[in-house]
Amino acid sequence: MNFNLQHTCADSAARAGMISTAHGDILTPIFMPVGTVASVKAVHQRDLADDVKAQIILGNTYHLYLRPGTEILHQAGGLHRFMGWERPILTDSGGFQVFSLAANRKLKEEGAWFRSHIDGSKHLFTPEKVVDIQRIIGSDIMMALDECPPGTADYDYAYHSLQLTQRWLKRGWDRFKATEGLYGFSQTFFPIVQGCTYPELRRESAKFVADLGAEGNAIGGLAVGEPTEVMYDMIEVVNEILPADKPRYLMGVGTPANMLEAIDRGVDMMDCVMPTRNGRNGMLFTMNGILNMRNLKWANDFSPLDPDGTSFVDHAYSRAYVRHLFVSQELLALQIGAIHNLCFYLHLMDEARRHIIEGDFSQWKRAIIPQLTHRL
Ligand code: PRF
Repeated sequence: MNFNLQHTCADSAARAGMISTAHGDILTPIFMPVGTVASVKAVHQRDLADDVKAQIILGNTYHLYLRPGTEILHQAGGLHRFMGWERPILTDSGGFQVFSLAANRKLKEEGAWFRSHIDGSKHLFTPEKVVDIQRIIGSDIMMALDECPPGTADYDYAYHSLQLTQRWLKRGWDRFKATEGLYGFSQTFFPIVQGCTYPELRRESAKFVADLGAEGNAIGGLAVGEPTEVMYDMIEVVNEILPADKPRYLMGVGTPANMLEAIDRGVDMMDCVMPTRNGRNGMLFTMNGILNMRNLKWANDFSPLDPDGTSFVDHAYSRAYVRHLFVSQELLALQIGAIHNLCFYLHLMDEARRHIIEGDFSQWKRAIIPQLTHRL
């Protein structure tokens, strides 16, 4: 993997760049649609590539390991071939999912024990094992196994959790260095900064991560219940230390406004279930505000779904029709909602990139955020 930093904003830490992987290039800042179980929910791969114009998608080690399992993925020749997606893939390590989904999870020095949310079977994720699984998945970017404590964790918990995450990181990194891809292309490994809401722990973690010398670095443990301003402060603290010539990935963030504020503070990559999940629930983001598609006010509004939208669904269908689909619980509603929101998220990143390059990102961001959060 290679990162070419193309432009840095004059009055903020925002940057525009290009990541090159074996499966193609990614223009940053970038939003990565979440395809947890080898599918971006309700969105066909063709629409994901041609309409949404996704440049990279996410998969999850936890889910893919449980189902279909590494045997099938290996036989398929990796996840790209299995799901018919030729562009880059990043996989999360599973640590976060073990904590949000699995039953009976227990952290030990060796790794994370858990019971499958599907059939209750017992498993152990070690830092080495999640590298091995991600080798079999064949993701372009693999993530380290970490612990992501809640945003309310006290200092003592946060301190000991970070020490464990750092010991795990060293073990995962060593395994990554000692192994090679199975499918003839190179993969890379991102370490994850933790440290909850404590600036000194965040700094310690960012230094530890930076010293590894990985090709890119991630910021975890945010958007997990802490106040939004605290999240922004932690991003700033960490990005002062993470190397400027490597991409920075903020995990699991966020709303359109959160993403612009993160970009403003030097973040290059983000992912979140929000556009797909909220889209399936009828909550659509637009440049002029948020639409609740179940609202009666759209019942006889025959104007386009989103006149400024970049997706074909925005112009092919009226608000009245899409409202009807949501109210009738038609499957097409889920598809239209997810595609619209993903197109919007990717378009927002395009716009951010354009304004960074043109030199008026901060001004644009300040002007657009109130518009984005307005309820239509
Ligand atoms: N760690 C990992 N994945 C994550 C997170 C984390 O801290 C978050 C937190 N926002 C989302 N996804 N491995």
